[in-house]
Amino acid sequence: LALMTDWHDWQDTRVDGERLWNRIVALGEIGAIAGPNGELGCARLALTDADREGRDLVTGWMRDLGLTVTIDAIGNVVATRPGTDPRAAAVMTGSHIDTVATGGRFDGNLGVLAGLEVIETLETLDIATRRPVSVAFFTDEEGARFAPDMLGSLVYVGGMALEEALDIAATDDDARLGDELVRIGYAGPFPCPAAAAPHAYVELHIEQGPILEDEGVTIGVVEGVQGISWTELAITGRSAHAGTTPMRLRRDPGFVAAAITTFVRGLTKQLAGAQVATVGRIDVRPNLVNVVPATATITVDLRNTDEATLVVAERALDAEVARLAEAESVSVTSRSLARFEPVEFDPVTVALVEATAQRLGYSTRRLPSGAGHDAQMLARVCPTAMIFTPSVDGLSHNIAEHTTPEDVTAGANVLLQTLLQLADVAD
Ligand code: HGY
Ligand code: MN
Ligand code: MN
Repeated sequence: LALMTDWHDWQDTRVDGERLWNRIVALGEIGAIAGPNGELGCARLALTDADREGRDLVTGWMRDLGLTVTIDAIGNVVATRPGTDPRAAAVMTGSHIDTVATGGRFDGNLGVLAGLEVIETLETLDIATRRPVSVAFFTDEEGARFAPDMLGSLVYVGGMALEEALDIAATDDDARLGDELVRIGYAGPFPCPAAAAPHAYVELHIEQGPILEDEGVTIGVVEGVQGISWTELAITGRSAHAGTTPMRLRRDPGFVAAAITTFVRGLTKQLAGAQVATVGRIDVRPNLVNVVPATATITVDLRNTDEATLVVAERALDAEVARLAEAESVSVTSRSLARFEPVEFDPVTVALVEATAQRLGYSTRRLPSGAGHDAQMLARVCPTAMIFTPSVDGLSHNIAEHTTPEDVTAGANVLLQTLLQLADVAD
């Protein structure tokens, strides 16, 4: 094995962009959704059969590379290439391969497959690193079927007890997370939280927003992740006849759901800055044209880079819900589905990503992440940073999600070069 003695050699190594792109296409075919204008998205909600198929394909590639593949009790998969120092903690990369129902081929998948490509490049060029290098995919990053999001990595770092996570019921149906994990054959033997923390964690991900594209920048140097607050509001009124019931007698949860949706939009204008708000789910029952609804269940997703402002937004929402409940004589049950504070990544590792991208000749720009990522959980246990590549039209969580092959290759090259430095840095 050619040890990494000649400083110059390893700096010239690059990934095989075509091999990486072919894997992105192949994985994207599992749960593929074709759009009317040639869009190619995919739907692999966590722990569904499609997720199992994706897991089987990726773990097959990991095993083909001769990697040691471990599966833990929440279904996180970690594939490791040994280093020359068996005692050294691994440098880890990875992301997720579960998607939302209208997902793209890049969200999460890029980070996992680029990690695999980095390892295949080391194998192909016969490069040894002192530290082991591992690539992981974490269970249920999206949180779309089982809340909260970043669930697998949260359990991996000890942020939620395994038993609590296994008992989570799906938001839509009543499937129990632990049962689904067994059903798809990914309830693994390795313990959660993980026995040892990685030496460092770097995740490649698409930006999923418009900043890099708008500024014509190739590499996003991510400084942290904004805070996330997901609340489910179950509103109960009284169904009634749409024609005969006078307005003064109505207890209309549909009206309250709409009023809250409008209120949180107003909140983003009032708080301005980084505040964003989304009512992504509205489930009105019985959902009939001539029936004043009996119930309405909605979710509110509030995010902000500043924790204090996010708390102000949450409190304003609570006060408005109470006001509307009183005015419309409905009852509201509120349930928190996810709550994570903003996370700052390790400045030294962030600077390493930036210097590496610039050394490779790519334009860079520092920015916070608007989306949640597994990196925000790994940041609790080791120095962590992220690399962003541009998203065409800033689109994600949409089957039209796209990143160009050139940008995919650029991101993977920055990941390769960053991991090589971390995997060989003497303690
Ligand atoms: O919701 C998020 O930010 C991520 O896609 N789970
Ligand atoms: Mn993602
Ligand atoms: Mn996502």
